[in-house]
Amino acid sequence: MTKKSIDNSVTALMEKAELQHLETTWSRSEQQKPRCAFGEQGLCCHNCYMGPCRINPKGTNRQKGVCGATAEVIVARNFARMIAGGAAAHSDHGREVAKTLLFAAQNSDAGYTIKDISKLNKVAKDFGIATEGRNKEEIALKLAEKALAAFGQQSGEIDFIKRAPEPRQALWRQHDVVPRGVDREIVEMMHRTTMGVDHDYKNIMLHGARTALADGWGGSMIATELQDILFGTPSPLRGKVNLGVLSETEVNIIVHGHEPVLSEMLVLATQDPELINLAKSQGAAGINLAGICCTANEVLLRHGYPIAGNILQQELAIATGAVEAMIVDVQCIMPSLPELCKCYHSQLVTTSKKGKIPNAKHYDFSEEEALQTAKEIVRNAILNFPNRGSIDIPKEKMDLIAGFSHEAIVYMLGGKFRGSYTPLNDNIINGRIKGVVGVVGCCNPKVTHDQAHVSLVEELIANDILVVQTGCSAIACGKAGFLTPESAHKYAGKGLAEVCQAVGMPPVLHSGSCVDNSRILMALSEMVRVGGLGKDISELPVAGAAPEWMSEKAISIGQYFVASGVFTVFGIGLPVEGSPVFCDHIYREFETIFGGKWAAEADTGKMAGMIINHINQKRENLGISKGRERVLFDMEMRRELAI
Ligand code: SF4
Ligand code: MSK
Repeated sequence: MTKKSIDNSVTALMEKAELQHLETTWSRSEQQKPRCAFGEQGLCCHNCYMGPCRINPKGTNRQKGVCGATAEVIVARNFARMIAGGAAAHSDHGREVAKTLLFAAQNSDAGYTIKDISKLNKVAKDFGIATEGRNKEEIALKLAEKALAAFGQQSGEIDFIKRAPEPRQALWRQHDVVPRGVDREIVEMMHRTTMGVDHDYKNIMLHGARTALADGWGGSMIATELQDILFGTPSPLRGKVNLGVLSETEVNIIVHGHEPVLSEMLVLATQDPELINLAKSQGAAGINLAGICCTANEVLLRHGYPIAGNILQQELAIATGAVEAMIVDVQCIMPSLPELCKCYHSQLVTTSKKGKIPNAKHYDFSEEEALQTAKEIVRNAILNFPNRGSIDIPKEKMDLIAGFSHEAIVYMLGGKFRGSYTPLNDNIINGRIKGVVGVVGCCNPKVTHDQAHVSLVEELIANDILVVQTGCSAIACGKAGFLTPESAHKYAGKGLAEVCQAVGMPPVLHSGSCVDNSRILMALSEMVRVGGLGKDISELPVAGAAPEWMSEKAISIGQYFVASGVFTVFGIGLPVEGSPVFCDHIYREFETIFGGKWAAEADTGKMAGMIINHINQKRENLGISKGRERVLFDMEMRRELAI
């Protein structure tokens, strides 16, 4: 039987859940077998009620839907709609942050402050906003208004596109894929893929690129940059990760989801002396705030608060019996949580009008009453502490360093006075570092939890490839111990280890949450700008990977990486395999259009091989190819992986 997870804390709590006949994501995943092969291959269409239609990939019958749609059209429409779904999620997140910046600018005494003034000025400049003679609130007001306008813009180009290298912008203009406005491209994607509109799979995917770019260089980048302005740009700090961060003696409050707008207020609320005293009066030693998924990444990166786990650990956190309240906002929150909470004393609290769950306690979160609401939620969690029954907190927890924003990498590599990407480029040119790979994305119960993330990253760093991470992948590798400077000596190849030891950084850099994949785009643009590695992102020895993906958001990220010129490999499989014609388009032909292409590979060793070969090819093209042999990982070495 395939192992469910390489994380012992997960295995132990899963066994507990099984003994108590509790459902988990793994038990439900088993119940879904066998899965619909049409759906898995992208061959099922239910875009109108003449269907649903399914294409038979092997036989001669059922080769078209009732309307005449072929396999490639159906696969393209489904894939494009996943891009639109992912782009919508990231971008709606960005919109909320822009609204919060607007509120903060207009209400300087209401709890939200503008923390990073230097970034405020820099981003304002990118948006063409004059900063001279204006105070920070005035600049923030103009910036928030312009950022909000970017969502509804109907023509022209979104501003952050100008951050890409010139040849990349020219390529996008040549193919007419520069996003005009964020919402506009998402809506148009939905329109084009409704019954009876765009029946040219290549044309659908060109707009798929425009929609995804509206996410990466639009909604997500707005979210990242405006969050940094409001809450501070992350810089390296120490933290801890895994379910062992839950406290036996304190009130455990877990934040879960994506938007830091509420969690930042919860951070303040849990530091309130009155609430700390209340916790003590209830028999607790204090308040322990921890996170799951990307909200966890946000509070870790800016405050050093611990991470309890990634997406597949959300139910298990409740199963410890030690969580007084789990406070959720949007995205990646399982609707199974209230059922599980019923078996323990844990409160599930929803906070977004957009994301309610029956049987959870709902608070309507608004900027106006943010701190008040946060305090009330924390108060209720504290009062729930005496209801705690027996607890099972796993012992697993790991130290890590996180907070490698694009700016922090500049500082780390070059110091305060000569900070730049020049040392990174120099080390890539001299071969100490072979290349840079963004390993990102979710976990998926279809495969052994965390294993693909950990084994891929281990092999990449052993081959002198610097890894930049976000999302649940960063959490997986944090648990495995890769996010500490000491891991350079233990796991990295000689060249990468030398660089890491010289500057005191880990070989795996945690850059943030899912929207922070936009930081990777900025880093790649900066590598091009600094020089020596070609004129466009597509010439860099870099790649992207999402080894255990599951979300539509991952598909949007993959598409904007590819459309930005990056070779991007997904694990598990992609729902496109039902159309060899479509596969050829995105796995091969895309490279001739964008200089980047998709690949799917379930075997992590092969995935690492594809990435290393790609990086070697790019190095050869750049004339910097002298290097050493690939370090090969055999099955024995892979089996040793455990958390
Ligand atoms: Fe079938 Fe075409 Fe309707 Fe899709 S759009 S369900 S393929 S008839
Ligand atoms: S939380 S989108 S499971 S990375 Fe951003 Fe993790 Fe994927 Fe959600």
